[in-house]
Amino acid sequence: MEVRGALRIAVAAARALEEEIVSGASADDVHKAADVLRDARPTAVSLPNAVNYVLHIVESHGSDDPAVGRALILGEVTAFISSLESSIAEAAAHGSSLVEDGDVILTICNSSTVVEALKLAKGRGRRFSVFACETRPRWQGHITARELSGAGVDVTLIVDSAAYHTLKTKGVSKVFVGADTVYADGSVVNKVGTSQVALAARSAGVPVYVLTESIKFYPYSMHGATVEIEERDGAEVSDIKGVGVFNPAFDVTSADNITSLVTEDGVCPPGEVRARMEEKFGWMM
Ligand code: RI2
Repeated sequence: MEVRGALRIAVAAARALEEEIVSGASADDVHKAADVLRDARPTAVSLPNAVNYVLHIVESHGSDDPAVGRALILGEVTAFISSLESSIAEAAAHGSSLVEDGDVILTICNSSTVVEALKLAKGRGRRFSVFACETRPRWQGHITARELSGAGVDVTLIVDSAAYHTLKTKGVSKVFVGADTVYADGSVVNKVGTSQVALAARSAGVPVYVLTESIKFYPYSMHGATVEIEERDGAEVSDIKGVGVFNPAFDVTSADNITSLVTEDGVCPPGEVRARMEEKFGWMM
């Protein structure tokens, strides 16, 4: 939990492998490091996607001269890391263009893409306000509230269970959430509580936008695979003796409850995710 946010996790993993390669590690050692990194957290698919892409680069540069091979690999890995970093800015720019004067936006957890989009909208002079769900049990909504407030955005914290009431009574016009993993059918894995917010939003007639870089697309979901939902220590929730705790960290929001996904390539209805996935992840399949 020192590195949070699905995109930051991907960048950190790619950087770790880059350091391995710089330090002269053998292909075998790079593969071992990749296994350790992939196992660090189970749910955000940006992590294995980034690791697998670096391995794909390593494997495609077998050279008779190891120094030449390493230089080529490093050049491509560094370019890949830059493209990950610019994808957040591009997705956020597309997200920010959805913000209109008078909007009341509800969000959950701490998505760097969502925060960046809202900061950009504020910077462009848009007048809007935000409700941030606290996001029990680790309170990442407080990070969002602090970041937005620091950027001059009018932000109000709510307890997670106040989401529906807030949607119905406070004129919420849009829901913005991040993503940890995107499935081919357009459904999205994100911080636990997101699916309830989206269900509530649908019932209240409020559109739901998922801001996500395409490194979070899960290509194996085209064949029906799903990711494991991380379950965290019960002590994060309660220490009542004799009482069990179920503490899933993520949940799945059905595509039916998502209006659009917003990636570095622009706005994409859930029904178009599969085609974009095929285009982006041919190298892996
Ligand atoms: P960005 C986070 O998970 C949250 O679920 C957030 O919505 C998602 O990653 C995407 O974050 P965690 O790593 O990539 O905090 O938009 O458990 O920053």
